[in-house]
Amino acid sequence: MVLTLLFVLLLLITEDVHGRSCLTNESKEDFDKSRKALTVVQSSIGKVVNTLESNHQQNIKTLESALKQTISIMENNVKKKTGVLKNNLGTFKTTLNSMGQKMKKLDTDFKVLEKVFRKTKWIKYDGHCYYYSTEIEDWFTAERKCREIKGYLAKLDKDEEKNNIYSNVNKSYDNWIGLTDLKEGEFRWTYDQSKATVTDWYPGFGSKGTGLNCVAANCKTNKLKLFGYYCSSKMQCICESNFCALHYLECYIIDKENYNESE
Ligand SMILES: [Ca+2]
Repeated sequence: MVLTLLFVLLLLITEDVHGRSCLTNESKEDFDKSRKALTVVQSSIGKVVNTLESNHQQNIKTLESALKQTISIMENNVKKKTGVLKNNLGTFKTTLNSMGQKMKKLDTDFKVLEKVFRKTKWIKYDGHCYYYSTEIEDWFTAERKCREIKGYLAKLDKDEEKNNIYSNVNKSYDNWIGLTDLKEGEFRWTYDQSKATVTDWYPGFGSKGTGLNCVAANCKTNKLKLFGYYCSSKMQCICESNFCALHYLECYIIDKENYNESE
């Protein structure tokens, strides 16, 4: 009984083994068709994947290119704007430097002007202004310089005027005044060419020949005295002006009449 069963089992196994290992022609054809179809599908999938990959790379390249262009445009814009800003800054700096230099020059000019104004100190008396120059000049230069500052070499009209000059002048020096006798013996005031009658000559001076034609004031004694001298000789001078208002604008005036010193 056991032997019979074993035999039947062996038969079944053998048949099964044979049945599995041997394909029929029909099945083989089906199998081949399936495999071909699968190969076609695989190939198609491969192509699709390749196409997708290719499109993807193309898109990435397009994007990269667009991005590079955008960055390049932005960089150029930034460069241009930076350039414009640098130029503007340069112009601004140049303008500032130029302004600074002009301010410095103005400052220097004002200081020089102030010095000139302070140097040109007029002293007011009886409606006239007097400037006592400390520069040493020949008579003609002194006369020109008085005119340049809108005055004239002093014309001594009255004793009070002489006394006022005497009280203000530096008595250590002689000073040219506006009196000459270019025509020998005929003394005239330069200011209005009127004839002068001089009574207070320094002892020993007066009409003393053709060489001593210009007149100066000497204050070394107790009174202002006049003396004729060589016009080319250099000394200080006294300028007079009828228009004090002019000098208020351009220099400062000591108004001794009102004891008011304006600077
Ligand atoms: Ca006068």
